[in-house]
Amino acid sequence: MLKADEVKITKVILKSSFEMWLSNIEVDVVIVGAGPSGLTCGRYLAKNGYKTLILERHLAFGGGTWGGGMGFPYIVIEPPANEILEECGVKLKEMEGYYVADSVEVPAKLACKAIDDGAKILTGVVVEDLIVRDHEVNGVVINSYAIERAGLHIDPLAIKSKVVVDATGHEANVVNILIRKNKLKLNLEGERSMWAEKGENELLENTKEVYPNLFVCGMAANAVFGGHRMGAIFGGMYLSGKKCAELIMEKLKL
Ligand code: 48F
Repeated sequence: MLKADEVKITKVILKSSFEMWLSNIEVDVVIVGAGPSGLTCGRYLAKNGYKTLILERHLAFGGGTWGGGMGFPYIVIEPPANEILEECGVKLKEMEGYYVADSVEVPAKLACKAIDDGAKILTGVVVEDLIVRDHEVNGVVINSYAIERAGLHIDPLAIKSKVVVDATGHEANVVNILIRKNKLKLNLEGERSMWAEKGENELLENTKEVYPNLFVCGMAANAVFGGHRMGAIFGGMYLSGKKCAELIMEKLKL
């Protein structure tokens, strides 16, 4: 006979959730967006001992990886980014001087490794504002994505962090919020048309701290600085996430 007591099920879920939230309201780094760059950045930070929380508005992590190129379920990775995926156990096949990977396997294994290395991924949570004090970012303001989607007027909660990472992809949502809510005169250029090779290289240059304690990585970095989009080649995303983690570690030096 299988056991199933509704009240005990409810109690277990509520108690676990409270414990989890309470241990994550002050962290070293909040990463907004669980796409390829955010997951990679989070994994390296957690692996090196930084308390890292990855917030994703959708219920699934992985961002723009799942659908490959136009729904054909493969993505292309150029060296040396293959090493990052190999560390996560992704099976890669060499073709035409590139590597090709299954677009469902990649996010699954990246997230799995990030979790095993100590990062906490919370899904269904949207970042709708930032905590900004004395011209520094000090954390994020969060809500349930279901509440936002329903258009309900329910006040948000907040998480304090030493650093916030905008890994929200093409929309660069966190930098957008920073500029809009704080009346900054910064220029958010928006991404340029597809030019794969240029876009991939710009991505690494554009991965940086854009405002005290706010870093950008992944496509958000090119959206902020007017870099090109690159389509279904993903090496730059993983390398940008890794670079972002290295810059943050250099800044925080645990
Ligand atoms: O878009 P996304 O995959 O970002 P990325 O890591 O990778 C870009 C590639 O997927 C692809 C590409 C490769 O050529 O250009 O597009 O730069 O993942 C961004 C994630 O951020 C979430 C969003 O749902 C997605 O999963 N996100 C965006 N805004 C918010 C957010 C927000 N305000 N709060 C929480 N999550």
